[in-house]
Amino acid sequence: MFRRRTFWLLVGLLALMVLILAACAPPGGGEKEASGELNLLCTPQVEWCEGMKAEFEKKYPNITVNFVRMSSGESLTRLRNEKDNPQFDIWWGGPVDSFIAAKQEGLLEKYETPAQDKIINKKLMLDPDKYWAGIYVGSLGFATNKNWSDENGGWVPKSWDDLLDPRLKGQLMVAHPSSSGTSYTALCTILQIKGEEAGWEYLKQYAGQVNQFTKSGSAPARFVGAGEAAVGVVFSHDIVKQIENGLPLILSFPEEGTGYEIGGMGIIKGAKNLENAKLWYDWALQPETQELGPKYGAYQAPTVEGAKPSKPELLEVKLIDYDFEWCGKNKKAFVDRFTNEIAGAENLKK
Ligand code: S7P
Repeated sequence: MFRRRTFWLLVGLLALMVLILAACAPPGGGEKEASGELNLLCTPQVEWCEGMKAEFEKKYPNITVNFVRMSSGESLTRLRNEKDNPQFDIWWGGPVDSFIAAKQEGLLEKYETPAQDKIINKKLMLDPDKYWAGIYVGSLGFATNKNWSDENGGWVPKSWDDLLDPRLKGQLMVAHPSSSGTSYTALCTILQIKGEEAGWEYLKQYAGQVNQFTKSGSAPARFVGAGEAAVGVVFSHDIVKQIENGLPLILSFPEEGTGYEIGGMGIIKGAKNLENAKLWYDWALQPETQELGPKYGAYQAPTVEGAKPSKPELLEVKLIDYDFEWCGKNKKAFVDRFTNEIAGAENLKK
């Protein structure tokens, strides 16, 4: 009798312990149970996309991430074309202007999650209707080839108007805003600094300085570093990355103010692997995840509490009060106007 009672007492204690342990387990358990695939549309630089795939698969060993790297404008076009049969589950990276445009066109899925509570500036970095969230912040800068600058008395551009300097005729390299989010950020920055009328006038002259438009936003930093042009307009973190790779580049900022991006993320409407997309989304908003950037050469500032910026100086410059909503809602109209009236998007340099 006594033995039986002791036995059941022990069983009860054991069950209680199991319950307590389960309740105390850190969130995000169940990593091993999650399985299947995740089709990721990845807009940042390919090294970062590859790194994030590997990190996510380490955490979720039974999920395979298939990613395609595409610039922002190309991504938006692809999502539009696949609207009735989406091939991607989540879109990660690239300025939020494109996510605002995608939301407007019904291409994104709403997702509300406690992970969004960690976002430091929800007014700026989280869609009020929860169709996208900000995952990083970065400022636009100018990349000047050091040898060219030395030959020109150490001159580097320090204002948007400097980009119209006769010395830069055929020496400016930028991406085309139809394919590149970086370049669209520059276009919308100019329209905000100068006002629409003067801004479009400026853009005509700016395009007249361009040696060749590239497809990807970060590519001008590489080409300018290789001496193919004197100056490029690129996100400052991408310039820093190329300086660290040993390219002879000088980073400068326009003194009247520069534009900046909030890099976004959103689940694709009709995602076939919705649960896995939610896992990626939650994971991407963890401070540990956002601190992985520098490991893969990505120096954008994080958007969540508890994650330290690797290069805070890149945001300690004069930033304009960039209107993401206005730039996002007008993206198609502005890109079409630029393409039709100023510079076509044929033969972009890869
Ligand atoms: O990862 C660097 C980065 O500059 O890539 C994104 C960029 O917009 C993608 O390239 P495109 O300009 O070609 O669209 C930025 O969001 C990000 O900071």
